[in-house]
Amino acid sequence: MSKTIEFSATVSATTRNGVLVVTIDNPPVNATSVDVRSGLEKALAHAETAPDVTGVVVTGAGKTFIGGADIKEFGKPATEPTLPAVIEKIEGLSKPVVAALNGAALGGGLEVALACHYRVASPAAQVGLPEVKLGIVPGAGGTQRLPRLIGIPAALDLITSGRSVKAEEALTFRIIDDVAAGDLVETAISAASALAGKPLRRTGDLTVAAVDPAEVEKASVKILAKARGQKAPAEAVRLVTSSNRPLAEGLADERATFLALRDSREAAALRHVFFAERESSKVEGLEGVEPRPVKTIGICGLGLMGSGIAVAALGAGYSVIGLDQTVEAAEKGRERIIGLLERNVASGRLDQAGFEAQKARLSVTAEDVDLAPCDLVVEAVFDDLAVKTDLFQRLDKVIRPDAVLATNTSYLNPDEIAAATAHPERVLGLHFFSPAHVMRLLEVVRCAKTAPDVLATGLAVAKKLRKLPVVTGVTEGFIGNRIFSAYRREAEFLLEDGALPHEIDAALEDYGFPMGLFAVYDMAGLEIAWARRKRQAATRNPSARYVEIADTLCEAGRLGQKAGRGWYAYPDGKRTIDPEVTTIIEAARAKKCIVPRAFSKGEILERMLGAMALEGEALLAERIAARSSDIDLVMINGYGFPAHKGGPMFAKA
Ligand code: 3H9
Repeated sequence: MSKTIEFSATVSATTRNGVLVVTIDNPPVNATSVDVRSGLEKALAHAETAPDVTGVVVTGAGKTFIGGADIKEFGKPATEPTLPAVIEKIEGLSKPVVAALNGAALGGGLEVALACHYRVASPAAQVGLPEVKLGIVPGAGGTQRLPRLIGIPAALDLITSGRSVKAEEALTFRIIDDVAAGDLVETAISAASALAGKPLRRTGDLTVAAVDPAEVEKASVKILAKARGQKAPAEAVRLVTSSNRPLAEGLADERATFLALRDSREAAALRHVFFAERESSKVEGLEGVEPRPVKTIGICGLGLMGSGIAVAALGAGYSVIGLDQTVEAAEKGRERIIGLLERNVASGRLDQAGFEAQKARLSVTAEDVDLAPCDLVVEAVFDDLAVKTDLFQRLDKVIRPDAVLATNTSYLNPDEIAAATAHPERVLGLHFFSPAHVMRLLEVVRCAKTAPDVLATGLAVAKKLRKLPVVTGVTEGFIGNRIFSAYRREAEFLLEDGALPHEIDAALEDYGFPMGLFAVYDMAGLEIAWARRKRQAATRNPSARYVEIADTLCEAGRLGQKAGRGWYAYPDGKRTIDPEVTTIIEAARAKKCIVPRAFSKGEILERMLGAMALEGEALLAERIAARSSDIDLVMINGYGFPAHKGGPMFAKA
């Protein structure tokens, strides 16, 4: 091996068997920052002219190949050399360049690899073009080279979904040429040596395989419908489907599109979400605090919520002991959990061996004492203070004193539940969203007495469950339901002031919510919120504005979609505007002598978003939420707020 050449602070190389092995070392993810780009450019120039170099291998230090362009550089003036320029030099080199993918090759990272003449990956590597998730399109050749390599339909799928694929699947797609069985860099060096002196396969020179236009059209329509007005997926469709034109033309179009999107509000919003997700796990007071080890999780209450939590826990490798009130109820819970696992098998998310392994880690019981081996117990029983405190007091007698107790309450005060237990410091809230095996958000509730390592345990378990944990303080409804209440309240004020349910829903859906608020109410059923309002009636502030319309609907039996009518009517199951609802709303306005006025979509949004942001400000002032980006994450991941708008706090900033 030759001595190391430093091409820049982050790019160095040694020559092995005549092959220049270039290593990018730019922690944390080897992003293609300016120093990496200029280092690569110098390495390529060296390789081209050095007589002792017959080929090049490019690889990454650490566990990533290249995580993509440096997202932190977006928004700053571009510095030469640009990534497309470096990539063009890779593809055009007269000597073979082999990409040795030691880990994730994402975005610009995969674009570097696509321009190499051969790609070999370690089994743990993954590749993808996640740019659409950042509101942009690949900007260094991805939309033009990937279709040349794997065809338009497959490229369309990968680029517009932004999903990444593991090495084996990448090999099936023919994105990579080999998965290294032994040492990755040695394999890549051998490949470079074998290619030396032979004609090189340049991806940019390949012809895009002919494809049935009807098939492409069908796929494109589906993608655009799913994008709900976002620009990046639509532009990605356009660029990929037109990739069978001269490379230079396609690249110029791609670059211009990339630059325009990069500077858009949509991209800024999605970048905000990207960094917010990483920021949310940094919790004050937990630096250096070790979580308690968790292997076995107890779940009390095996209804819909408990079963969903069980499926998430089994999927993450935990052993699960489910508790319900009777042997029959426990057995029914077991069947429900197995049913959900079977659905995962049917959809291909779980293979038979995985199913058997998960089933073997599940047991159910009606005896508290059987929860003794648990390291963490999550309760998902009826949301009633007496029921929950009774359960925790019983658990105190059977589980180890260092085991963690979590309540999944939505509206009760977990401090009160904790206070009724022998060790309040081991109690926290884990507020899952339904269905718990699907929804990514998990509010982790820091109670007044929660010990730091107990909170750290909640966060560590959430991560292992592949959830997005957001820490919240104690308040009625925590972060999400507090904001949702403000949003709901504002919608009802708007009804009284002059807007109709379908007008409010249309404004929200246009904005990007998957469904308008009143349509969601109807789908969920109106009775639970009605019961809660009745419970709260006695303690409600009599001087606060209260809208009775929802109560009137419930009294009239309009309990939602299941009842065939709610905020809308559902003849033949199809949602339609119901004049009867308009009459009820008009009567409510008249009763309060409100003179209604028309609201534009813009005004409706202004009020709805304003109400959310105002409540968010209150949560920050009360220190319930640590940062406004946490609030955005909660609303995006738990309540359908469109990610490409950045969340209610970002949207109002
Ligand atoms: C692109 O490539 C455009 C091109 O087409 C065109 C160019 C012309 N930049 O996720 P982690 C930080 S667009 C800057 O916890 P993991 C992250 O903020 C890009 N920083 O690690 C965090 O910082 P901190 C397309 C980045 O091991 C730290 O790294 N690429 C970037 O769980 C660790 O992150 C993507 O969208 C970046 N690109 O996962 C890939 N990436 O410690 C985005 C990460 O201060 N990245 N950081 O909080 C990922 O998917 C994951 O980070 C990865 C590692 C799988 C790589």
